[in-house]
Amino acid sequence: MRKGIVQLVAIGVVIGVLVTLVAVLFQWLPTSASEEFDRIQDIYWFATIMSIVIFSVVAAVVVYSVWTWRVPDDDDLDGPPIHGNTGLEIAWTAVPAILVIALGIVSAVVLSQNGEAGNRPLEVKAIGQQFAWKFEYSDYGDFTTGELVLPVNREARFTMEAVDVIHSFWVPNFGQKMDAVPGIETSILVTPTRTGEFAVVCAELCGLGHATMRAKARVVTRAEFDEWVKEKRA
Ligand SMILES: [Cu+2]
Repeated sequence: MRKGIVQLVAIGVVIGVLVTLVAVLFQWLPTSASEEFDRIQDIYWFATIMSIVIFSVVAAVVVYSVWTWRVPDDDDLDGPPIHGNTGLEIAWTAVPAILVIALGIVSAVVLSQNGEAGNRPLEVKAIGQQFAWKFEYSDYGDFTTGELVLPVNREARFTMEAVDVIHSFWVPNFGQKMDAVPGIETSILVTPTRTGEFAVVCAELCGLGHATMRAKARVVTRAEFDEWVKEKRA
């Protein structure tokens, strides 16, 4: 019995280490460039750790059982009749229920944090049209550009407008995505945390040119942003 438990735990640890390496050694998500995506990635890690633990326990029990209780090829007998194990059944119902509820609570908290606009965010209108994005800066006299430029560390609110069909505004590194629907006003908040260039993608199949519906997002320092605005307005 003691030897069995030691073997079971050893198998579980080996599987856990392997799966952890798979989770850590590969980059599964785009690099985060926004506060909102940082929070979303925290949830991913919360769910990943939970999954690693449960997978390791289940896989260890399966591997151990198959190895320990396998029968010889010529054994045609029925197995022993089993009536189940009430304690075990309560545990494997209660534990996942608690974990799913925990995940739900954490997600709801992040969703509300990511949807809460702080003090005067930069207002940007994202206009989707087959097959290009346009950006309108209503705070600075409504000029329009094909390139999205944002100051770092300042919250921006994107309000979507769709001219023809449904599009979806998505910058993978910002982690936020929102449909632009004709006749409906939708919005999302993004607080860029690092300067650099990122891709703006349309994430809703919107016609033949959908794949080419891309734009550039450039996150710059506050001074560079003011300079750029001045140039645009001139
Ligand atoms: Cu589109």
